[in-house]
Amino acid sequence: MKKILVVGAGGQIGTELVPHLQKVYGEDNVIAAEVRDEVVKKLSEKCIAIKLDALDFQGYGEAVKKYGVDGIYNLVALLSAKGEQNPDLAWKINMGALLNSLNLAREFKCALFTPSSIGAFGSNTPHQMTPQDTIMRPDTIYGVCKVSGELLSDYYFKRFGVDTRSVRFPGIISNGCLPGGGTTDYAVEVFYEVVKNGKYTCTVPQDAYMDMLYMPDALEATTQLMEADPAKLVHRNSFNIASMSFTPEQLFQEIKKRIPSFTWDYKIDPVKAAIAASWPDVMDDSCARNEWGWNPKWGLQDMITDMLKVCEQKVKRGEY
Ligand code: AKB
Repeated sequence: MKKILVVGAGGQIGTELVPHLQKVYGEDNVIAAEVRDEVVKKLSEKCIAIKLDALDFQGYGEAVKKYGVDGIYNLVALLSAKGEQNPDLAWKINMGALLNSLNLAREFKCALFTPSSIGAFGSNTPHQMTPQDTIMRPDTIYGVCKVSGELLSDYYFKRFGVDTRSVRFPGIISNGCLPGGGTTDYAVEVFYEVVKNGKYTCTVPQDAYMDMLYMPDALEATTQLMEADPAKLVHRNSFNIASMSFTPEQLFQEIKKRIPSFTWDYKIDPVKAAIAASWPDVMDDSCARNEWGWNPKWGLQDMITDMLKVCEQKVKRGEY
C-alpha cells in the first residue's frame, strides 16, 4: 500500500483529507505533518502525526525518507485575503513549501498534489464558463503564487518526470474546520453563525458570484485525480473543477427558506470585494470530466441540508 504524507494537515482541507486518505490507503499509511505543536497533538489522537516545517528542507526530507513516502499532499498556503496583508510572507510560505515539495518529490520519486485555486485567474480572464486554458493574470499575491506553482509543477513533470497533479479548487464549504484568510470563507462562516446567533454580517458583496464545492466532492476529486491513469491526462497542473456557483445573497435566501428567522447584513471588505470581482463566476470543468472522470455529487440544496444538520450538532455540543 502507498505511504502518504500530508503537509499542512491541520487546515480546513487537511483536517478532512487525512481521514479520507486513511480510508483509501489504510490508517497506518497516512502521516499528517503540521508546524503548530497544539495541532500536531490534536492530529495524533486520530493518526500518525509529526511536527514539520515545510520550509525546512532537511527536516522535510528526513520525514519523507523515514516513512518511505510515495505521495505528498502539500496543503501549505496563506490564502487570498490574508496574503494581501503580507505579500512577502505569502510568497515565502506558498512558494517555499512548493519548491521543497517538488525537489523532495523529485529526489524520492514521490507523486505530488498541491492544490491550485480559482485565485489563479484574474480580472481579464473570461468570467463565464472560464476555460481550462485561458488568460491567467491574477490580481493577488495568492494568485501569483498559484499560477507560478502550476507552471513550476508542470515544469518538474516535463523536465524531471515528477508525477505532479492538481486541481483549481473553488471555495470549499466544509463542517470539519473553519477556513481562515480566504475570500470564500463567508460561505462556511454563515452556517455556524445562523445556527448559533440567527444572524450574519457578510464582508463579500451580495452579488459576487464565485464557484463553490462541498468538501466530500473536494476529497473525492483529490484521490480520483491522484489515482487516474496518467496516459489519459492531457493536462496536469491544474484542472478546473466546479459543482455550484452562487452569490452571498442567493445562498442567504436559500438558508432563510429553512430558517425563516435568519437575518443578515453586509459590511464590505474592499480587499475581498476586489478579489471576488476578479475571480470567475463559473468555470468550465469539462477537461477534468473527460480526462479523469470528475463527477461531483453535491449541489446547493443537499449541501445546505447537510451543513445545517452538522453545524447544529456541533453548536449543541459546544464545539463552536
Ligand atoms: C480563498 O478564498 O482564498 C480560497 C480559495 C478560493 O482559494 N478559499
